[in-house]
Amino acid sequence: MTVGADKDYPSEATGPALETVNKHAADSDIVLFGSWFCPFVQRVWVAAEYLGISYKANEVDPYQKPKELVELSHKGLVPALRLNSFSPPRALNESTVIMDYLEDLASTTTKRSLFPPSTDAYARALVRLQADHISRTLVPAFYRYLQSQDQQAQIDHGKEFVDTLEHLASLFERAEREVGGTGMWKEGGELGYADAMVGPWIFRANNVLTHYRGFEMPQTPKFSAWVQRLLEHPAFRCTCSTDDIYVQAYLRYASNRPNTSQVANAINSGRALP
Ligand SMILES: N[C@@H](CCC(=O)N[C@@H](CS)C(=O)NCC(=O)O)C(=O)O
Repeated sequence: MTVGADKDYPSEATGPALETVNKHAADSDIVLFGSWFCPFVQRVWVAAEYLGISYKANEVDPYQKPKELVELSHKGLVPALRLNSFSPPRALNESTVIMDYLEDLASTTTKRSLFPPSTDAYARALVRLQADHISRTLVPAFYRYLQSQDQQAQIDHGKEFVDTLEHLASLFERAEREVGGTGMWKEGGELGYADAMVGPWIFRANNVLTHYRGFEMPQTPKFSAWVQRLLEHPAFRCTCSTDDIYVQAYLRYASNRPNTSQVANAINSGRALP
């Protein structure tokens, strides 16, 4: 059976995200194959918006495995890029690789960056430590919590997810102490690489986890202020649909419906995420 084949969510973005899609309807050297509900897509989208990269937004449903997507990403996962400046066009996939590609492109075009300057190798390494924690620990913990069904598992995985948020906060604190701060943790800071990487799951913790698991974000004033700054940043906000459709789309995860997605299957079988 094809994963996620039983579609029960809207086909397109709503609210600010739909406006952004409509602004990026014209052909471009970079075509972003994405799905409004996907957090891996959203982190790339936020990076493209912040870095000022031109792109065409192309909404696809990765569960239907359209041929044009599978040509770009052999597992048929979004996000994927088609790079029309090459002849024939080339492809890139994997959200973190695409974020790095956009960052490199920006360094010679728009001159914007999500990283501390290259003269500060240590500060950049601290950002990569934050990103490593997000990918390997925080993101899997989010899905384990959302997919867990019995009450004790929900309590245990809820605690595990909070621990990962607290550890991220401690990495941000360390960067503030040692290099004067990275990203938006410090008041007055600009959007950073780790903010873009984790933002989509912070946003879904606020709407989806709150709805299905009664989740509450850590309440320390610094953490709450960071969450607010991040979710309100224009480059983040313009990639968000309205809360209702996330709640609808994530019912499949919250009820741990069989074959929801490759990510959900990996969580259920204890494998690394695809
Ligand atoms: N490691 C990939 C994960 C991407 C991913 O799992 N995307 C999901 C949507 S959120 C997808 O395309 N799922 C289709 C499927 O499960 O077959 C990345 O970071 O880009």
